[in-house]
Amino acid sequence: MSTTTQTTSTTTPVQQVTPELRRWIIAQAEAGCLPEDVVKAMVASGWHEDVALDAMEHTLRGHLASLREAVPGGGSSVPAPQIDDGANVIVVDGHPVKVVMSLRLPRVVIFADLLTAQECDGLMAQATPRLVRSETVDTATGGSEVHAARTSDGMFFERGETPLIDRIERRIATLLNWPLDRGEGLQILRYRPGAQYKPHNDYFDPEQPGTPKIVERGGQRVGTLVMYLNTPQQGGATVFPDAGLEVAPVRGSAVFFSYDRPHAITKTLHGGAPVLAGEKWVATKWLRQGVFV
Ligand code: PD2
Ligand code: ZN
Repeated sequence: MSTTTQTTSTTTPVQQVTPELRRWIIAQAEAGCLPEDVVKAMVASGWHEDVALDAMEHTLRGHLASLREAVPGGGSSVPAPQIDDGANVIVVDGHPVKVVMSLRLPRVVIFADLLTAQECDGLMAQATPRLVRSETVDTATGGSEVHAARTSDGMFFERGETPLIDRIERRIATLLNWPLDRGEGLQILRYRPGAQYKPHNDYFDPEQPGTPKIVERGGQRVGTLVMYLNTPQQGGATVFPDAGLEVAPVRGSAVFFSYDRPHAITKTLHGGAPVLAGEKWVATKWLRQGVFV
């Protein structure tokens, strides 16, 4: 085990608790080591005792919370389209949405014709002047940061910001049986050739120190709807590596997935494969457990 030491000034050393250290602490606990022996080992390899104790406490607390979340039946209720009756088309306020495919684990449903061509064009036009290099929520701090894992340009609309957005958000709320006010504002992403979104989970990692602050606003994310605003010439599928599933981006269609707990057992790890030719545009709606204000 090594310590990572950063010097913020000439005299004050700051020891950072890295993911590697957290994994090591969990491995020691799972191997049956006593907490005091783990702290002693950390101190022997250069950690300050108070940092070691803090790291132990936070890491094990987070780990226990994540184990509790992994217990079957312990999950939250999630957004869900009503398709258990075998519906192939769901008509929402007169707008017919086709159900193309559904999978139980991960819970994934693919829709066609969720958006009209005019709605796709309208979203792209309204977003274009505000696109900037994408940021992702940084669960280490609770803030947002430019992330190399995502090489797209993006922007967020406020919920209900324009009549077009309001209409689409109401359609989504009805389709997924999830209240409008439990949705984040719509995010628009534009990927140019070569751009991708590396595999990630959309829920906030409970073991990250910034997560409690993020979930103060609306609780955890429990579902995602990625809507395709154009059809890239080549590439750009939304991929679910744990399910061997690749969803081709086709204008107006969408992929929905839900996760009833922030845990890998939901198998909702997913990414945006590199765009090989042309551009890819998506609109993402993330759904929260509670009211997102
Ligand atoms: O654009 C995509 O296919 C994609 C892939 C993974 C979008 C997101 N995640 C997202 O917006 O969370
Ligand atoms: Zn995602």
